Amino acid sequence: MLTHFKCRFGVYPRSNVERYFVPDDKVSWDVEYKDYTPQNYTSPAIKGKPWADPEIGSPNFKPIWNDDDGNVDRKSHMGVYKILDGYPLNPVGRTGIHGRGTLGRWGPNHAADPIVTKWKIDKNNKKILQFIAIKRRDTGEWALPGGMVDPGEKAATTAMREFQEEALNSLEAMQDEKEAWRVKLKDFFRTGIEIYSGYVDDPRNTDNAWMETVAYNFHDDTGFIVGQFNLNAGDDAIGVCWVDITPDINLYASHKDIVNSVLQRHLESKK
Ligand code: RP5
Ligand code: MG
Ligand code: MG
Repeated sequence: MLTHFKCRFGVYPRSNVERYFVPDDKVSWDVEYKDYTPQNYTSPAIKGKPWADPEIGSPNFKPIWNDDDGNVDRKSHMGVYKILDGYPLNPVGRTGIHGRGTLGRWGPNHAADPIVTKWKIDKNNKKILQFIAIKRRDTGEWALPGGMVDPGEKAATTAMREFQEEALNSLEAMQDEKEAWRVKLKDFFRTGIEIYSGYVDDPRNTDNAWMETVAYNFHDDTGFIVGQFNLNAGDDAIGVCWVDITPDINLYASHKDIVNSVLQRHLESKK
C-alpha cells in the first residue's frame, strides 16, 4: 500500500500550522479516526492568483472532479478520488491538514519532472549513473528540476520547459542563445521515456490537494550532448549540478524513488 511521510508531520511549509498527528495505521481514509480534527489552512498568498482555484463553495466555482475541466486536468493518475462534503480527498490518505495549503488546485496538482542522465566513469573504471539536480529555493533540498503543468500543456513539454528554466536559466537567456539550445536540445528531448506517473509525497500536500507528476528520463549514453550544457540555476532553483544516483540519496519529496527507478532500468539494460 502506498503511503506518505513527507506530508504528514510537523509544521506546514511557510506557515505556523502544525499538522494533526496521523499514526501509520490511521493514514487510510477507510480506517476510522474519531479524534481527527486537523486545522484548515489555505495560504493567503494563493488567494486570487490566476493559477489558483477559488474557494470551494464560491458562487462561480463549479469544478468538474475526476475529469477534464475546461483546460484544467482534474483527473488523477491514481484512479478516481473521492469527494467528501464537496472536497476532494487525498488518494493516499490523511495528511493532518485540511484545506489546500500553498497548492493552487483543489485535488490533483499536476507537475512534470525531467531526469537527465549520463554515465560517469570513476577511478576504478566503474560506471555510475548521474542526473542533473537542482537545489530548491523554498526548502534548500536537492530535487528534480520539475514544475507545474500549465493549463492545456502536455506534461512532456512541461518537463523540457522546466529543465531549461531551472537548470539552464532560460528565462534570463538571450534570444540567440535560446535558439541555439532549441536546435541542440530538440532531438535529445525526443528521446524521453516515461518512467513514472502518479502521486508525489510532497511536503505541500494536504487532505484536499496533492502533487502528482509524470517523470521522463532523457538519457545520453555517450554524455556528449549533455556534457555541452552550461548548467546555470534559474527561476525557483538556487543551485544545479550533476549528482551520482545512489540508493541512499536524499532528495526533495519522493524524488529519490523516481531517480532510483531510473537507475534500476539502466542497470537492468546493461545486463
Ligand atoms: C514536486 O514539486 C514535483 O515532483 C515537481 O518536481 C515539483 C513541482 O513544483 P514546483 O517546483 O513548481 O514548486 O512535487
Ligand atoms: Mg519551475
Ligand atoms: Mg520547480
